[in-house]
Amino acid sequence: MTLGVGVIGAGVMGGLHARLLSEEIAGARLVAVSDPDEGRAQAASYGGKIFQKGMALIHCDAVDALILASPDATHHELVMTALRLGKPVLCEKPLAATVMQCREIYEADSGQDLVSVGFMRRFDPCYREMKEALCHGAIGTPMLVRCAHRNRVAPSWFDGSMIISNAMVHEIDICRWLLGVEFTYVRLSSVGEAGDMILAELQTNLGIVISIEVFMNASYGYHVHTEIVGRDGTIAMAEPAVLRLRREGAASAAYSSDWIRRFAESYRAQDQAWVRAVLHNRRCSEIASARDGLFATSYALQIADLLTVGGGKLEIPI
Ligand code: ISE
Repeated sequence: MTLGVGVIGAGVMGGLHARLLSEEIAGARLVAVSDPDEGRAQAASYGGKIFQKGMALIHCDAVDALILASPDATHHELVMTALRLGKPVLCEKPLAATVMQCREIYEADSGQDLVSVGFMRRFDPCYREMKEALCHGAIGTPMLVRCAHRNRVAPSWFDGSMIISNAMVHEIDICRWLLGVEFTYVRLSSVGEAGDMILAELQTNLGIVISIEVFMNASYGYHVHTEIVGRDGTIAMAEPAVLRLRREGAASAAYSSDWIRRFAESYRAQDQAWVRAVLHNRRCSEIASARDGLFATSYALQIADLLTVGGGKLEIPI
């Protein structure tokens, strides 16, 4: 059997998932794409049906399961509808725009396990090796994590708090996944006047301290770097260069220009794992769940609220 998948939203992320489903993912067929912009939907459809509205796509009989890549504010209603129809859904982050909406999805999904959230870094080979090394005790007890998250240039649709809810949220999720921590306190500094760099120092329930830098206009390239310092050693990502140039007596390495290139393998592996799990009637435990989506949104929105006062206590959502 192949899984008929519909993609809602044909922007950058929806376009990527649509291409993966039609060209690279085994066991799946892209059967439909929806977008209010017909041209965009057409370009991402690869011969599948086209809908203007996500709601119509969800109800289409050929759609067994969904990937949701529409604007954040639409997620709640679409995921709740998919749940009512019993259709599995892989939702791009955030799970929903507010904590209340995330909680409602989490509660509706308990027992059904139909909802997954696309925190794709969990499938990055480098993060997976890190997690494995930690599990084998390679560096002893982890004490400190340093995360740097730099974009070449902030997307045009970025507004103030999105630096936390849209970018820092990845560090929040990956640290929970790597270390099993929950966050209890944050100290925040906004660096420079443009509001495009934020430093966060987070305390956790396991005593591990996590320092996160997010810089939205780093200009030299897209660069994500994580280092974990343990009692007996450290693990750090090697430079994720995609091209090495030797020229005029010097060597240089090129950075990816954006996250689509840097995490290309993660998106492919995530979508493949999701399709495989849905075909076997189960949820893939490696993919973020509705609960993870609730936790990530809750921490991100709490941190964003604390920005003007420089930090404060964080509530663990459940
Ligand atoms: C973007 O929305 C993403 O999800 C990327 O993974 C992240 O690195 C980037 O900072 C966000 O703007």
